[in-house]
Amino acid sequence: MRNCVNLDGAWDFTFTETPFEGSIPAGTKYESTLSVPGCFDVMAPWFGKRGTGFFRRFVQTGGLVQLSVDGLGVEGEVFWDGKSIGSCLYAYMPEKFTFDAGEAGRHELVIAVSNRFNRVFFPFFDFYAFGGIFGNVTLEELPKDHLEWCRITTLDYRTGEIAVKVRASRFFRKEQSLEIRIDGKAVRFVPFTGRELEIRLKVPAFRLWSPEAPNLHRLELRLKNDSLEETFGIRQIEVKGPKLLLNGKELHLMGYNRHESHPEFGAATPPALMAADLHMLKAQGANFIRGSHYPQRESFLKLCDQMGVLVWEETLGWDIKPPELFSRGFLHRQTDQARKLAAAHYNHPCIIIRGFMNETESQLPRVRPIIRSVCRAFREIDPTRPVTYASNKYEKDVCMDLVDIVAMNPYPGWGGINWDEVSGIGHIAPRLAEIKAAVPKNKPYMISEIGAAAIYGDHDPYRARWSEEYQAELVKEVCRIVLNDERYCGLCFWHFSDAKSYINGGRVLGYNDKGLLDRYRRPKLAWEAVREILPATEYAKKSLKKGKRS
Ligand code: ADA
Repeated sequence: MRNCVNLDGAWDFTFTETPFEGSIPAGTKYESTLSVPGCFDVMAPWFGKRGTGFFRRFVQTGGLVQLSVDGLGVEGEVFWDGKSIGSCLYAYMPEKFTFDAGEAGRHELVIAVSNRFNRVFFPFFDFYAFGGIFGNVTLEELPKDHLEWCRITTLDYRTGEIAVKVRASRFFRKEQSLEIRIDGKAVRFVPFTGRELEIRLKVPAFRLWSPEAPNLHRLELRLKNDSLEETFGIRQIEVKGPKLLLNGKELHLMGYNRHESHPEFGAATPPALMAADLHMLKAQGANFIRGSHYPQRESFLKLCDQMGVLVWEETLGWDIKPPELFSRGFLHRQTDQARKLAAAHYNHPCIIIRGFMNETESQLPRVRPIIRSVCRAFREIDPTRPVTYASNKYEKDVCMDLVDIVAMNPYPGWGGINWDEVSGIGHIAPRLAEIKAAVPKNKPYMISEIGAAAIYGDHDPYRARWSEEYQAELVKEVCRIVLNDERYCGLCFWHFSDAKSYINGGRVLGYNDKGLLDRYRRPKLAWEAVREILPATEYAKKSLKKGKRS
């Protein structure tokens, strides 16, 4: 019923190296054209430059509208007919702006995007701060008494009972009848008066969602003048002592950290590339992506919902140390991100873990209140998904009791080996055993990162570090240990494909080359090694449908 316009496509564009000053400078001329979604700093003439890009297009509309921007970076400000209607403060975070678009007619929409570092995206992060609009831009025309959102929760996977929480706009005054339709059929009519309503119902002829059978259902909420549609899956993720359960069955995660990164597209990777990545992942026999280290695109999550790929989604915040960690506003920015993200992606069945603050200073007792507050912020909106952070403090970590799943990023066999050792493979088993012994026995435990760099095409008969052979040997050893040990609920290699970092940050050619695929997704020996191992292990058989490998 709603008129929804996709605004992707060719936008007018201009770039200036001057920092963004809160408005569109008078006399701004849009002398170029760029695609939205698109990053400007991956192409000539803006390659590698930092400053402000202004994206402009005209839109035919009027009245109350909602504009959605599915992530941009590093930060942005949205202008409608020259006036600001809101900001995108956090890179990659989906944002929605509801506002009065004025008289029906042609209006100017400008999105100013700064790719300069800020208090959220620091230059020391080990991934490139791309400048551009990363996801789709859409506009919906809304009636005043519209539905703002609905959140669907599986209450019991055995009976198909769900809870549907609905929120209406603040203009909503008179009682109306709300029609609830599932998979195209009306299942209930309820009177709706206030702004919020929670209904419990059983989904008729329900089918569970799982990686092996990613069945989805469609919910439609209809009012006199408005309707809202959501896709959802019936599935429950639970933590029971040291086990992680999906629909009551023990779950084992096997997969990769993945950056939204490509030499040609930057962080604005097209859905076709996302789908190709996920097909490679499934064909290998893996079932899991950690969306490192920021919110994921809607198009990516939809693909994961449909293809049955499990996702850990996290807020932006990488290796944050004092003084920034204890500075004013830091905690607010983290909890704000957590709430926004939990709300925005609530209905995606693929998301089974929420994460935050990768490799923070979790060895410091002073960090406990921060970690506790961010966990609380996630749980306030969504108590159904386990919360965690990826730690590199191992035995020294003093915050493991605060999270639902303990996740560690060890790099034995890569870091910390002696200068004259040719191989560090012998370090892996003893070090993993030490870390495992330090993890509380009553919590699920997973390896959220582990790996080694390998330069694509570099071969070495002695299997020296940086060669494809060494990386392959390392991943095989890790699989041998972790996949045969019931203590681990997951193994997540660092990382899926080589991703742009900084040329002067010590990264060879400016890329983090611990990918098992190179930056163009060409497999290294390690990828093939995992591909050979996965379908053969007992561990993988449990979480993967037999014969799925192509
Ligand atoms: C850390 C970090 C990753 C990456 C990795 C590496 O574990 O979480 O983002 O930087 O190190 O390659 O060193």
